[in-house]
Amino acid sequence: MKSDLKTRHGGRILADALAAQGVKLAFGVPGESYLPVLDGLHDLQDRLRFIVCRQEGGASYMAEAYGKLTGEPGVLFVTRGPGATNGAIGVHTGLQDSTPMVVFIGQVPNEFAEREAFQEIDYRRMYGQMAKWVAQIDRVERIPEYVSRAFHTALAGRPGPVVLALPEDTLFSEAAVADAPKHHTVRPAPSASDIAKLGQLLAGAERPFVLVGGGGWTPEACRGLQRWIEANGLPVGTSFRCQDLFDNRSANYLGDVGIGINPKLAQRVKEADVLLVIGARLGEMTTSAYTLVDAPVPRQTLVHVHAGAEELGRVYRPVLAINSGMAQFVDALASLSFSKPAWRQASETGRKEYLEWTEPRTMPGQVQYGEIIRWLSDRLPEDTIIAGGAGNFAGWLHRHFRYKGFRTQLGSTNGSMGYGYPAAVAAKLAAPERDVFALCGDGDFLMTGQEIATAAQYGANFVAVVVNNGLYGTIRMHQEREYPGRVYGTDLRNPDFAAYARAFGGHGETVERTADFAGAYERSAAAGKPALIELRIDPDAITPATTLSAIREKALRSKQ
Ligand SMILES: Cc1ncc(C[n+]2csc(CCOP(=O)(O)OP(=O)(O)O)c2C)c(N)n1
Ligand SMILES: [Mg+2]
Repeated sequence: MKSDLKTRHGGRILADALAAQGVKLAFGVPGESYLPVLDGLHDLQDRLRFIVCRQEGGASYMAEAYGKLTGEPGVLFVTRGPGATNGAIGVHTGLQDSTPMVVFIGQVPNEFAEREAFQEIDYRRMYGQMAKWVAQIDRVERIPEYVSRAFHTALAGRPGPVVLALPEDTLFSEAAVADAPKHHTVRPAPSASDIAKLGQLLAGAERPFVLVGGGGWTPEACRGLQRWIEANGLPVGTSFRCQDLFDNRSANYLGDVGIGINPKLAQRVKEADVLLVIGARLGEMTTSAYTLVDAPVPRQTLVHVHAGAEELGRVYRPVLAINSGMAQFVDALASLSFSKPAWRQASETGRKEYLEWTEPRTMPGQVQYGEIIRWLSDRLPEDTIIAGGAGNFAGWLHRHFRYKGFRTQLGSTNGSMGYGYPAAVAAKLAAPERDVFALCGDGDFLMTGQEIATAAQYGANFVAVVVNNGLYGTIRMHQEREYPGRVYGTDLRNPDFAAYARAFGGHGETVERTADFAGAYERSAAAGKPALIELRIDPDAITPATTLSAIREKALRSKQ
């Protein structure tokens, strides 16, 4: 009955709505456009912490990483125009990673709408292509309804970001309305005939390959899949940035089907007769630019399992399309069992190829970066969350690190630089009991490195490594290949990164030789502050397998 309800301002109704949806952490940069929300959150701070960040780019990455890590929507608050534009990067990341997010943006009061008032943007148009749903809450009494729909939409089918704009008058107005209950996600399950058909296709398969990826996984589903794969001897790989969905130590794990793929693994995917894709979208990175799997009709017999019905047949025409949640599909798999010596043989050979491929090679200079990644892979506790950004430095991580369990990896499928550091901050705040490690490039880190202030402010103590080659190395590599010797716009003059960390109240180290890394890491892990290790590598060592000079010479020869 309405009369029993307390009158609240829009900001408080929104804060209560978030608490009712189970939100525990929200990230953002404040703006005068949403002061009532801060006022509402003020009363809830024991249950729902608002983490104030230094730039909306970092804040949006934090919200995305929170969503990726927990499976619950990451919540972001940004102010009008400038906040909304700065914050777009994490929304794009959430879209391409199928990460549930709910983004709130301040908006001009309705009475000024469409005049291009101060900082006014039409978010429906701006975020139209980047979000699953963009709406504006024009009436204060409808806040609980919009928030409830936002959480359901962010999580439904293929998860993703939702954007809600908050006109100032909606937030300052008052109403007596009830909160909506916590969201509930319904996941489809495969039908008996789907599973029977899958059984028939696999029974006839000589060279099957299973590719695991995408969002919507749970720890139980990952473990269940691993048991089924191992019991049946199937070879398996993971899609780009999804290595943590399958224990890399398993005898059936053959590597990641992403950038810098093992050519032997690529061949195996190409030559598979049945390709069982569970959860992955089969994007450009996973298909080696659509060469491993032809679009729209693959040579392989494609079985595509996805939680979003609209993803099935979007690019590829599967022989069997199964609309299912991951846990539901894995449960149903348990009814299928096979005894195929050829599959086991393929897994054994593929595993040997994986082990050979992931052995670190000697690189120029005093730092053997591959050995350091291998050391970290052995040293860090199994459930450590590894957050990485984008750049060639990440190639060593993908090649030499063994991910051991679900949600030990936070990376950006859209290859957006600056992701690793803020993602690690969010991870440490969301899971303080777990170790967190961030791997950044020198270019990558300085895109969002000021969030070390946020880490220091909230006691998010973890170790970050900045791999310094003085280059936007990835671009230099492509530049030398396309226009050898014509270097331009890819050199970087860097600060003293260890001093930078100390300036924020953190711990700083500089490592220039392999042997010094372990000591620097142990001191950093014990520092009780956000710690940063600058790892100076030889700029010629551009990938785990080749050098810049070799790329340049090859390109020059081919142009002669
Ligand atoms: C936000 C963003 N801007 C630009 C790019 C294009 N880009 C991809 S990798 C890269 C260079 C990365 O440099 P660094 O972090 O130093 O890593 P390195 O390649 O040197 O190891 C650039 C500029 C991008 N992916 N994301
Ligand atoms: Mg670099």
